[in-house]
Amino acid sequence: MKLIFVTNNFHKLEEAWEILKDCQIEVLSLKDIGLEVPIEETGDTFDQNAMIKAQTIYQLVGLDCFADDSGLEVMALNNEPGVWSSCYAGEEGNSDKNISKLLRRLEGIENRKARFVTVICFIWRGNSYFFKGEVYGQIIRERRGKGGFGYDSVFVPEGYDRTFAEMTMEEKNNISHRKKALMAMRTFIEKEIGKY
Ligand code: ITT
Repeated sequence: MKLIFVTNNFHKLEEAWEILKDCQIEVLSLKDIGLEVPIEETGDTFDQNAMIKAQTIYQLVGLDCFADDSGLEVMALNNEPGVWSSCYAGEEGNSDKNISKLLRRLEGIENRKARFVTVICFIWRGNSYFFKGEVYGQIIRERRGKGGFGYDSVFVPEGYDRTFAEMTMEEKNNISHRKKALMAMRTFIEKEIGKY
């Protein structure tokens, strides 16, 4: 089964390729189908934004596809940056500035609990299905590690002492929010769609 992953974030694609490498789902990128379009994320929930991204491409090409909207929720900051994770410091996709702002906002705050969330909207034959994944952890005080992307260098998952950025992609993929959401989609496809 071929599915287009509607994302302009190459890190997300790499993670999905690794997580879904041993199953019947072949993940294609927008580049693979010759379509690279910026999509405005105008929703204010992960579900809405995931749906906007997936539906935009489904309406353009009519092919089965999925999109992932994700972000970091920090409890002491009322779940900020949340759906605004990518542009928290004002500039879309500038992770360094986003992390600096996050660490500034958390200065002097003892409660560092946070979670990463991924919501996937999967469109199959015109119908939308949603899958969610979460991973809980702590925001540390200084960046550590060079791997991953986004906020990985300041996030230590529960039960570990290394940040996501200090782990290999395989280690992060074993426990990540994205892995949980992708596996829920995979299970759904194998159970409900595999028979078609
Ligand atoms: P697409 O919309 O094109 O998929 P994007 O990077 O804009 O790519 P989102 O709108 O879902 O994706 O924004 C998610 C932001 O949340 C992302 O830019 C990171 O800053 C952060 N984020 C999401 N997943 C993450 C992860 O696994 N590790 C670290 N940061 C993550």
